[in-house]
Amino acid sequence: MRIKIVKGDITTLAVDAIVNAANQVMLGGGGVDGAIHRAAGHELYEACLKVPEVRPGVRCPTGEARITPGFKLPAKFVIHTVGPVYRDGQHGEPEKLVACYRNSLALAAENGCKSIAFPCISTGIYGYPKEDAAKIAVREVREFLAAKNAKNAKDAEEMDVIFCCFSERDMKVYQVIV
Ligand code: AR6
Repeated sequence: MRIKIVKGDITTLAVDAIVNAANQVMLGGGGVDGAIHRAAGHELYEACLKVPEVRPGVRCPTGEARITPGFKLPAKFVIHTVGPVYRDGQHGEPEKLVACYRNSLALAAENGCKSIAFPCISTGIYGYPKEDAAKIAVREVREFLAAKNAKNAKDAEEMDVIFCCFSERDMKVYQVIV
């Protein structure tokens, strides 16, 4: 597995899976979620509608992940995950963000993905401090790699993980950590 940091729009990346920082309803929104839905087209909305609700209005609880095709995107799949809304860091936010990365990586592996791109989950509208979130992201990806390596070295070597940063500032945060 190789970790790369790129600056740009995640909807343009030709990878096996891009991760969407979605909300629990999973029917689109602002930020990266809106961009992904616009670029993927209406079929993505239809596919999300078909994801069963676990309770009224909740298709994907915070920390979990769901997969759909990418439709008009260059990416084969969209992995929708829901990051925590940041309050003060004392309300389970780190654990939920950890779960987003673990569950997204596991779903990518289950679906045979050899490349996956993450946006900076929770650090926009949901207000998670950027440095803290990036540390979790990098640590979880590395741990996933170590666990995969222990099981099947060849498989692990074939996977690329991209941190897709929308701004120069986000990219600098990751460059310091990786
Ligand atoms: N490509 C890559 N990154 C992007 C793009 C893009 N096209 N657009 C924005 N970002 P946010 P959240 C970055 O707010 O904080 C939505 O309404 C952005 O600069 O998209 O998890 C959902 O429906 C930031 O670094 O997601 C939820 O309700 C990062 O993506 C809520 O927002 C995440 O910012 C989720 O909030």
